[in-house]
Amino acid sequence: MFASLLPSTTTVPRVSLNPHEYAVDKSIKKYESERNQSSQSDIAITNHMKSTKAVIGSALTVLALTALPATATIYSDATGDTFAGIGILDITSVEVNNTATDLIFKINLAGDPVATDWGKYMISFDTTAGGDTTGNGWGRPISMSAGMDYWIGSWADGGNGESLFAYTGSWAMINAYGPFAGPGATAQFDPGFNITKDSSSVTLTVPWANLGLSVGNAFNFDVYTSGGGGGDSAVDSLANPSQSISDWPGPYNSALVDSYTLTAIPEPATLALLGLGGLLAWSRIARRRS
Ligand SMILES: [Ca+2]
Ligand SMILES: [Ca+2]
Repeated sequence: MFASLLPSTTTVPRVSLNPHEYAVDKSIKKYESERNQSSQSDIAITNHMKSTKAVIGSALTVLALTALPATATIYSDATGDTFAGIGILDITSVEVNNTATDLIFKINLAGDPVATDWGKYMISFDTTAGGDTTGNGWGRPISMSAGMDYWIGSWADGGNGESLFAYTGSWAMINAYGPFAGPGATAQFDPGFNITKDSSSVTLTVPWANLGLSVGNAFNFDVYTSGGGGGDSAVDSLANPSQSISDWPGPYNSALVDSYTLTAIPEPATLALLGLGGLLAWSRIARRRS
């Protein structure tokens, strides 16, 4: 008649118990009741922990996924499609990506722009109706017959530099980066606008607001390489897998273009707040459930 001798499901028959037996019977029932409550409470705690862990786990997974930059869109170009046969002017591909504020163009080259740095790297943009159908911001013999609205010209020598021009009936420089004095009073040296390079690529970054773009906007573009002469044309064109020009002066018109759509990515600060808010809300719900 002692608890340690009883299986957990044993019920004690109510038959003529003397006062001593009655007390023992009561103790056994109390013990069983407490043990039952305790094990239910253990299950509830375990379930709560499991559910909280699952919620935190999935919230962190969502955070990790959304914190990553969008996957770059890779635009391939032929290798060896230039008259010049110069590696630093031969585009092999361009990886385009955007953050919450910037557009990034990683121009992959057949040559090493660190070892040989005189190449010029340029991007034409057709973002909206209208634009320049015959020229560009640098006055190079390069055009975009659909109408060029913005132009980035950059150089990988002299400490690297980049300039952004907008067309509104005429070309004006609206942003610049690098160790040079801009040709116009409107030049704005913005840390979000820059050029970097490594042994096989040149990367140009531009705040997309500079291009009048919003999330969801699509635009057409082409990427070119050229030499240091003011009359040098598009030695290579990303959108054209065939040879673009047969000699330095060209000219070249971008009849072929590529297209990119700006994707939504939360700002890191907003993301952190959203993530924290979400976790707190879930934690409160989980507590209420338990
Ligand atoms: Ca090429
Ligand atoms: Ca090409």
